[in-house]
Amino acid sequence: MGMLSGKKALIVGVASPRSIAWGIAEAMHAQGAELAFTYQNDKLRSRVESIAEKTNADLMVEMDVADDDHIHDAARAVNAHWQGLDIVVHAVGFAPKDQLEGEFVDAVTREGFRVAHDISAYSFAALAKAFRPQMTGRQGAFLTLSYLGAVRAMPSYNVMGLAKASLEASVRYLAHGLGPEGHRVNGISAGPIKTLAAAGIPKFRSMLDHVEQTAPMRRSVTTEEVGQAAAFLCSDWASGITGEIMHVDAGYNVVGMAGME
Ligand code: NAD
Ligand code: 0WE
Repeated sequence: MGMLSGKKALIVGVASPRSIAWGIAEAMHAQGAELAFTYQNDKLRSRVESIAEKTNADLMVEMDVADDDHIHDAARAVNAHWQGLDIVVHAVGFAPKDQLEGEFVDAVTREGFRVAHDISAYSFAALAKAFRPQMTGRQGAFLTLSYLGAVRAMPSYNVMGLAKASLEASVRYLAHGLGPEGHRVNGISAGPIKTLAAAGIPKFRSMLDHVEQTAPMRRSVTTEEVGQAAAFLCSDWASGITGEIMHVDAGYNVVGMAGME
């Protein structure tokens, strides 16, 4: 029996086979979860269709998290399909491209700040609000994806770092608010992985090289490894864990002075 058998999980954030959400979906499927997917827009529908087929999922709903009507329609569709939900995975992040170039103070704008926080941070709370009613009585689990840029200043990550800091605080406030009804809320702070969201970032390859040279494990992590941690955090094996941000980064975050060896 899998760690997640009998659980129903909604996966938000698949854009390609390299997506962290794809790795999470495969791990959760391997552990016996029943899955449903959302896709941001029509352009991504066929990508999500292939992971849905691979994992025997028979519900796919369009949902742009910028739009409250989309979120509410998706919640209605999932409720009509399942009448009860155990797990929500939020693997969504976005800032306008001009925000991720140069120095923070030069790049940041009111609109760039707004969009980054709306899509990357508020949307997690919005999903919790919308899906909470159908998780009643089920000891549900919410999971989101963060990055070390939430707590350290990183070149070019800029306003995304502020949005991830807000997202990590949201994990704690949602854990506090939903804990009394038995739901848990956690985050994974993943090391850099070459997904679509990373593809357009100048110097991303040298960031990966840096991690591979300095992390305790002298390597980067894979979407499969993030998926395994996600499956654990959303399973009853993690029944005592909430409000936590777990690093899945080959130990990169613990190093204080790299390159002395
Ligand atoms: P990805 O490009 O595969 O996934 C990002 C997802 O966000 C896509 O599926 C996209 O459709 C979705 N998205 C963006 N705007 C949206 C909107 N308005 N409505 C609905 N969906 C929207 O990249 P990924 O690296 O798998 O990113 C998933 C999460 O992991 C993000 O939160 C990212 O910040 C986080 N993360 C990534 C890394 C990395 O190095 N790749 C490291 C740590 C954390
Ligand atoms: O959270 C992320 C990716 C965030 C992201 C990426 C894009 C690229 C395309 C948000 N918005 C956009 N908007 C676009 O138009 N990561 C953790 C991966 C990442 O992104 C970086 C990184 C790392 C690591 C950006 C700069 C520096 C490091």
